[in-house]
Amino acid sequence: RQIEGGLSEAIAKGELKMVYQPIISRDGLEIIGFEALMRWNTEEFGPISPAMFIPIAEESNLIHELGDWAIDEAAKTLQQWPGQYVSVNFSPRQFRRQNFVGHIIERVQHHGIAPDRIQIEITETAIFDDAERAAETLYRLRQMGFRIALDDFGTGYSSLYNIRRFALDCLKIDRSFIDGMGRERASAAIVHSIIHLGRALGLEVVAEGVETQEQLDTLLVAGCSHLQGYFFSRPVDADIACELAERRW
Ligand code: G
Ligand code: G
Ligand code: MN
Ligand code: NA
Repeated sequence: RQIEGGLSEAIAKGELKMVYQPIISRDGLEIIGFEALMRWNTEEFGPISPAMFIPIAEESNLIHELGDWAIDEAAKTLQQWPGQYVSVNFSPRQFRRQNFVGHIIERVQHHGIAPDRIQIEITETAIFDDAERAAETLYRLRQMGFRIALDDFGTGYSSLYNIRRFALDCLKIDRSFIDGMGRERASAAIVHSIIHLGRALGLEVVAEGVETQEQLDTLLVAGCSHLQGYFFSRPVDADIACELAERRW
C-alpha cells in the first residue's frame, strides 16, 4: 500500500530517525541506559507513529531493513555515550528470523560495540509461538553477552511460565498498569506483584510510562529498580540524550 511503498524508501530518503528515552536507576535516580525508538517523518503526511508503521513493516521483510538500520543507528550513538546500554525493540518477525543471533552479533561487532551495551527488547508474543526455539535463541544471545528485556510485561500470554524458562535480565512493566495504579486496585496489585517477582528472580524491573511524582514515589516504596517515562524525559534526539546523560532527578 501507500505506507509500505513510502516506508521502503524512507531510509534512503533520510526520513527515519531514532530517538532515545532515558531509563533511570532507583539508586541515585541517574540514567543508566536509553530505549531507542523509531520515528518516521514523511514528506506527504508528516510524522507517522511506529505503532502504525511497524505492524505494516512486519508483514514483509521490510521489517528486517528497518531493524538493521535501527541497530546501526543505536550502535553509532553508543560510540559517543558513556551510558551503559541502549535498549532496542525487536518485533516477533525479527526475533524469529533465520540466524538472528549470528546476524545481530555480526552487526554489533562491525561497529566495535560490546554486546552487553545492547539490550534486546522483545514482547511475549515473540517467544510464545515457538517457545522451544525462542528459549534457545535467548540463551545464545545471553551467552554472547546481550541483555534481554521482556517488554510490555503483563499484557501477553503465559507470563509466569515464560520468565521461569527464558534467559532474561529485565522485565518492563507495561505502562497501562502504571497509568492505572493510582485509580484501580487491580493495576496497583499487578505492579506490586511484578516488582516482587522480578526481585525474587534477580531481574531488573523497569516501570514504563512514569508521568507523575506520585507514581514515582509509589514505585520507589514498592522497590521497583528502574523507571522510565515522561516524568523524567520524553524520547529525545541523540545529541540531546548525550547532554542528558549526566543528569539526576
Ligand atoms: O515510541 P512509541 O510509543 O510511539 O512506539 C510505539 C510502538 O512502536 C511501541 O510498541 C514500540 O515498542 C514500537 N517501536 C518503536 N520503535 C521501534 C523499533 O525501532 N522497532 C520495533 N520493532 N518497534 C518499535
Ligand atoms: O511498547 P513499548 O514499551 O516499546 O512502547 C514505548 C512507547 O511508550 C514509546 O512510544 C514511548 O514514546 C511511549 N512512552 C514513553 N514514556 C511514556 C509516558 O510517560 N507516557 C506515555 N503516555 N507514553 C510514553
Ligand atoms: Mn519497548
Ligand atoms: Na512496553
